[in-house]
Amino acid sequence: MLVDVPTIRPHKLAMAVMHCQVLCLVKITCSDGVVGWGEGTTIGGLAYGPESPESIKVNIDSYLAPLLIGQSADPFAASARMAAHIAGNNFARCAVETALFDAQGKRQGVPVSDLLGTRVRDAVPVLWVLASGDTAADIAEAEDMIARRRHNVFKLKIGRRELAEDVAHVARIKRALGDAISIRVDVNMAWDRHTAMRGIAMLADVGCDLVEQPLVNHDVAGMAELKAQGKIAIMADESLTGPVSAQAFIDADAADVFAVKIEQSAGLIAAGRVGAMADAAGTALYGGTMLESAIGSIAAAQLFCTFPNLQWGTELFAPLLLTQEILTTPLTYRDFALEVPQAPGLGITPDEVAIARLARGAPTRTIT
Ligand code: MUC
Ligand code: MG
Repeated sequence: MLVDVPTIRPHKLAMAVMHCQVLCLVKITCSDGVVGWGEGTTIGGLAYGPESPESIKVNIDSYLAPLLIGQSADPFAASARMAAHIAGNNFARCAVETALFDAQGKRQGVPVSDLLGTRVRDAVPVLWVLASGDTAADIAEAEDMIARRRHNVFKLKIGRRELAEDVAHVARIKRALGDAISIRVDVNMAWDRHTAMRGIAMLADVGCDLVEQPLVNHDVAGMAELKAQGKIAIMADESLTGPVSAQAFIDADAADVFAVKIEQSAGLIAAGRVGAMADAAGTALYGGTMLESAIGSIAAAQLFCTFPNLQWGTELFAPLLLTQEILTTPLTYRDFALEVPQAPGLGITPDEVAIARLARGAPTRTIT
C-alpha cells in the first residue's frame, strides 16, 4: 500500500524539497498464517533514483508477488529467487525481503538481527539531518536536539545553492554548535569535480568532518581523486547499489566510508555483504537511510546492530521527521541512539488502523 505522510517541516535536499514522504508498505501473509511487514520508500518521487513509490508498488504487485506465491517463505531462498528473476528494482526487492525476514523471525522466535549475524549492540547512534533551508532555524533545531539528548551529530544537506553560500551556512552552524559537535554534509551528487575540489578544501577549513557523495554516482575515479586529497573523509552513498559497486569502490580506493542502505543494496542480505566487504577492505561504515518510516528504519537497525564496526554511526532518524505514528508503540530514541527491539522479527507492531487511515485512496484523507 502507498501511504502519504506529511513531514514536520520542509526537508530540502539538492534534488528535491519534501513536504511529505510516500511510504510503500508491504504486508505478507504466509501460508502458516505468520505475517511480515516490509517497506520500500524513496525520496522525491523519481528525483533520487530509478524507482518511485508507485513503481515499487506496481512491480511488487505485477512481478514480485507472482514470482513468490507458492514458493518457500525463507527470506534467503526468496531473495535468491528475486535476484535471479528480477533485474534492478532493488527497493522493491528489499521491501519484500524485509517482510519475509520479519515473518521468519516471528516464526523462529528471534529478532531479525539473529537471522543476519550476531548482534553486537542493542542501540545504534543516530544523527539528525538539518535541511530546513534556513541557517538560524537549523541552529535552533540542533540546539533543541542536543538539549533533549536526542542527537549530537548533524548532517547538513547542501548542493542547492552557490558553493560560497553553502560553505557559509556550514561554517555558521559549526561555529554556533562548537567543537564537540560533529558536522557532516551530503551533496547528493550536485557537484562537478572542479567544484568538489574547491568545496572540500573550503569545508575542511570550517571544521566539517565528512562529505557524502559530492559527485555523480558513476564517477568512481573522481571520488578516488577526492579521497586521495585526504582533506575530509569522503563517503559513498548513491554510488553503492550492492556488492558489485562496493567492489569497484574498494578496487579504486574511492571512499573512506560506505553509507550502507538496505534498499539501495536490494535488501538486508546484500547490505550485510557490503558491510563485510567494507570491513575487509578497511573502509569505515555508516548506516544510511532512504527516509523510511519506522518499519524500514528498524529493519536497517536490525542489520546495523550486527556490524562489528559502525564507525560513523547511523542516520535512522526519519520516523521523527514524519508527523504520523504508524506503530502501536513508537520506537525508542534516547541518549543519541535508537534502541533495537529484541522481540521476534522486526520487533515492532504496525498500527493497521492508523496505516489504513493514511493509505492512498482512503476515503477521508486529504493532503494539504
Ligand atoms: C541521502 O542521500 O543520504 C538521508 C538523510 C536525508 O535527509 O536524506 C537521505 C538521503
Ligand atoms: Mg546521502
